[in-house]
Amino acid sequence: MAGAHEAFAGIGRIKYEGPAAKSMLAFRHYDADAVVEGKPMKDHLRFAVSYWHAFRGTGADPFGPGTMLRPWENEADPLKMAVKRVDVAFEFLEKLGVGFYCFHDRDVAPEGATLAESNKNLDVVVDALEKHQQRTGIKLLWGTANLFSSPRYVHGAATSPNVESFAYAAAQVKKAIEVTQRLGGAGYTFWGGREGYQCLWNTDMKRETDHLAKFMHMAVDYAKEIGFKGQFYFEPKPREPMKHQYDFDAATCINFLRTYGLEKHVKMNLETNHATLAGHEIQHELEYAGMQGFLGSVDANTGDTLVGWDTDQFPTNVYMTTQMMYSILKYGGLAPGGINFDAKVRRESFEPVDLFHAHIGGMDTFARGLKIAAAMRADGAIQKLVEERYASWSGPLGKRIEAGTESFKSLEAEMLKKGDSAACTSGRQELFENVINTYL
Ligand code: XUL
Ligand code: CO
Repeated sequence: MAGAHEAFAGIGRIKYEGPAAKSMLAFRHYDADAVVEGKPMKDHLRFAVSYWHAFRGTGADPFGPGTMLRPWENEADPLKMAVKRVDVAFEFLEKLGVGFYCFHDRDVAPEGATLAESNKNLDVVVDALEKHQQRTGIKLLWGTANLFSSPRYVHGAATSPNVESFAYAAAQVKKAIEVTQRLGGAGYTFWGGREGYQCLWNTDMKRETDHLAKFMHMAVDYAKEIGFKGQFYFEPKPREPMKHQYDFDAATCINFLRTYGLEKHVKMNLETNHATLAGHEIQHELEYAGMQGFLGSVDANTGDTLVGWDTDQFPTNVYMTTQMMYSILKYGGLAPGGINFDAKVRRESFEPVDLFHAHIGGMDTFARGLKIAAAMRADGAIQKLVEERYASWSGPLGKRIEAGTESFKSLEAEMLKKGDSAACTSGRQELFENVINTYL
């Protein structure tokens, strides 16, 4: 641990103390080594902390500046501060007991006056990250590049009408993949950033999407060239910052990947609040990606039912994490992906200890979801009810259709003979919902 210079003095390693724990700085449900469906919880959940929210979030919003009290942010030189911040970050990760973190290049190291200077800054910070990874065993779940903050990306990066924005972004992603590889990162994420449009009158959508595909192919080719074996992810989001983002939802992203021949190289990184902005529940996104073979990783957070933007709150709803873990277990788990808390403490929660409360709550909420989903799968009641709903498909006619031996003509003959189809059975939604509640 960080010893005399602790940033989170007075807070020790967060331990599992069970549901009756007295302290709020303890896990009630997340017991890292407890075995669920034959695997320790930590290997099911593969929790990661987002560097950008946890260590760069200031609490600024459109109505006012930052509010966060971060006493360690006291170094005038941005590069020195970036290196010092790595000590703080790893103290936090270690005390929290997570196995992973995620970052954008510009979260960890300051941008320099030139590309070469930015790369040099990044190398200095990556040295520090590497040392702490070796010391603690904490790993990088995925790396990414910030292709949306700089004014050079005002119209997007890979989809910019300005070709040199594309070229600069390519250089930035090349470097970000290199440092991700150097840090043994298990993946690399593409989130759209400003890849989308505000107005269709001034936009050549076909050309922009072609460019985005070219960009991703270059990334895949470069990864192959340097032997980077991490999983690539595409993270859907329908809007914000642009009115329309090209990575709208899982179905749109998967269609894009297949259209441009990227489907073997890229899976989905699904974020809860992005799903709701797209008009889906996260369960829908997980099921859709899972059934198509594109389930990769999860950015865990939640929105607010009364607020229509990406509020990135910490997940506290056990019903939702149960839905998520049920789908995740069904499709064989997330590894090499994981559950990254792409979530920020509220502007009003400005003390360092709030970072602990937030992540402990999120981890416990997922641990409960995991335990409940596993219990549901163990007794199979829901699965049995679903199978009963489709029972007619297990009869001779259903079997023949599924096997592909029937046609419109043969089915017409069958129905002409019968005169009418058999009566439908009840959907029993309320029964399903009541059964789910017996586990909660
Ligand atoms: C933005 C978002 C990003 C990505 C990584 O809404 O989710 O932080 O996860 O670029
Ligand atoms: Co995200």
